[in-house]
Amino acid sequence: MSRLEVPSRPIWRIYFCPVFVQLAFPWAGWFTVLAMNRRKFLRSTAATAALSAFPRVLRADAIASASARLTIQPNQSGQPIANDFLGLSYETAQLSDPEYFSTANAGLAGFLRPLGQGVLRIGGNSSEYAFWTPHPAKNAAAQSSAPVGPDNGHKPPPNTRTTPESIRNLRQFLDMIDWRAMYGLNLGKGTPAQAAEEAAFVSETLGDRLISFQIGNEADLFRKNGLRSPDYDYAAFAGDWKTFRDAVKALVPSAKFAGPDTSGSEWLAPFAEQFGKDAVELSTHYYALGPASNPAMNIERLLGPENPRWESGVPRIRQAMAESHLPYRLTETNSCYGGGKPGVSNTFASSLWALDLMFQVLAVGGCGINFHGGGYGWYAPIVGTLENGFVARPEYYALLVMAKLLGGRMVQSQLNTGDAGPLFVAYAAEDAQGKLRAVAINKDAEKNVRLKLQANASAERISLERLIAPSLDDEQDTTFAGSPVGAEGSSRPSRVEHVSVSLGSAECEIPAGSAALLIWE
Ligand code: BDP
Repeated sequence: MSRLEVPSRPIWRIYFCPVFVQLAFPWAGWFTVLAMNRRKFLRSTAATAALSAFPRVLRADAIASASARLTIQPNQSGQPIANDFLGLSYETAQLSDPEYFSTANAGLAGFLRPLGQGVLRIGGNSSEYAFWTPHPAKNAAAQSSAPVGPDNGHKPPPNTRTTPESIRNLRQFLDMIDWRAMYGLNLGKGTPAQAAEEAAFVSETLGDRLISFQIGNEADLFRKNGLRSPDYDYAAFAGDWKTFRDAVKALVPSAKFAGPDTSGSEWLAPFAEQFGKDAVELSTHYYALGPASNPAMNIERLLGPENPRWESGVPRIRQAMAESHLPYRLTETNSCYGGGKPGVSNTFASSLWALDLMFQVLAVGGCGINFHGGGYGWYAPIVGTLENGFVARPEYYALLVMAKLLGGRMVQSQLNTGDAGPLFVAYAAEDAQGKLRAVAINKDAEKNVRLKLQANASAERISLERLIAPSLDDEQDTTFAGSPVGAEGSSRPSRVEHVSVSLGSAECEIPAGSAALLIWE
């Protein structure tokens, strides 16, 4: 199947999933009963024989037995959720088409605006193959205008040119959506002089839309991907980084940097110690699964309670932040490296995964997160082209949920998962006005969870907006607050449920494989 084809899905699978019917059409209780009978019938057919090959990712058989308790202390607030917490990351090669990040791309802009005053990070593997071309020859062969998805790392990406036109258009695009940028310079194949010249133009053109430069993408992998010799280590990187920094600073004395923008966190603390005074932010990357070619990379694993790759980095991130007093941003992340995995990275499961990861980043004290994407990449939150328009993938909806918390802060809470188990998580926050909010994420494919809430907040009711899809492996029917996201990012939240609060207590149902945003009113 080509990346452009949308797999067709049997319509009965959506409409005869009882949990989905109940949530999507609350008035249709009778329909649910019909759906159950229909399901029993379908079970005996060959069609469902194929379906039962994925029992763990379908919620039709969910057992409504578990309960969990979230106790919230509204007066004990924690990590701020800045207005620019959310961000996206694109390959530098995308700049080779000056139209993509330009005011002509109202389609893409429509999807970015609802995400707050976000951060567009330009980098990725292709940043080491993108060359600053200040004076493109008039007769130079046109560069491909095909949209650039995440690089899959199988072979070196093609060389591309970055021209002044792209940077000027980028500035206008950022102005149009009120976002800022982090800009990656070519350390792998470029020279310090080229980086300095590019930085000077970018700095002058983007002005205060530029947060920082990063030097090199995942330099901790240079020894493996042929960009440096097999003995390339932190000391060698530090030498390179210093040379590039000095060259950039010579032309742009006010230049600000973030780094080390590595794939892992091993170089974070030494970088923070050595270059902390030059940096405005620390940054690393994280992919939950990979490589995409490994058959063991599946939905169950993505949503599983253990994330050793993330957890091993947590103490290092904390240490580097504590020692340098610098903020930390997860500048490139997604579900599965190697360009993502169809059937995992583009499913509703990735939405629940992404939502939970954002809270993990906040828990470690992180100030932001950039989901990598672009083109028709499997894990890209938004896919499409200028000509054909753009579409939100399930993962995008997770960012929409988080957008409801921007400008607020986390609030201390204790989750007792009880028999709901470790795949049920819930977090409390407050908005900029101090109104209490919570997000509950049920990553379990089988257990519906009754969530008991306890908070000393003076509210009579809680409104509840659900993030749902017919199944965890669904690719097309995600909704948030009853609404899909349509062309140019349009959505019409239409379904808000209400839960009454009595003496600070409330209860609500979080069905298997779904999430909900709760707002104390
Ligand atoms: C990251 C690279 C990015 C790739 C991604 C992937 O920075 O360019 O697209 O891996 O493999 O490490 O999907």
